[in-house]
Amino acid sequence: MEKYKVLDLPYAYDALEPYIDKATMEIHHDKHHATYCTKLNEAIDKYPELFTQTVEELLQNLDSVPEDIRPMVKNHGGGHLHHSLFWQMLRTPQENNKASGELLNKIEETFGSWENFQTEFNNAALTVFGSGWAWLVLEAGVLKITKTANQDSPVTLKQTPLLGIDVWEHAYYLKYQNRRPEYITNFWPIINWGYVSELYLKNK
Ligand code: MN3
Repeated sequence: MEKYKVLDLPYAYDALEPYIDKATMEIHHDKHHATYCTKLNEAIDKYPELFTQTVEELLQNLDSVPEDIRPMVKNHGGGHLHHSLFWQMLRTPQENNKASGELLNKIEETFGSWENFQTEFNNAALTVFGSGWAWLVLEAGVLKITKTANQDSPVTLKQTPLLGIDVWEHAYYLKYQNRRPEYITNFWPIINWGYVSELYLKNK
């Protein structure tokens, strides 16, 4: 049975500098993400037939996961999926970084303007209490900005994550300490809108 695994970053550890520093990326990817994946595999080792499912499938049908490993799958499966997506949602900094084409139209139509979208997304990220994520998701064809606590997954709520920002302190504390607002502002130049757009077009 093929176990779940952490893929290498699609860029160098320092590719997101100066907005996300190399040391944070090393610890975040090699330690935090790796631990989620290891613990997910340890849980699934008890029911190896579940390795035939993708981590999305496990989280979509959390109720059918055996009860004794359900919290592990929720937390570590969520952690593994969210980080696997997160690395791809980022890229080297770009000036005037913004969605384009069909996704931009949909964002403007849904949120009134690009600026309103940014404000709403920033507010969601700022107001996650404690550890969690803010998301742009697609739910039944509708774009929504949401938040989840810990590693609870939009996927469990039948939503498709298009963009997520990790606001666990491990994502920013080395560089920003308690300055979450600054981390959120500095997230915008490093969003990989090409990837987000691909997710949108595939799932709309
Ligand atoms: Mn994280």
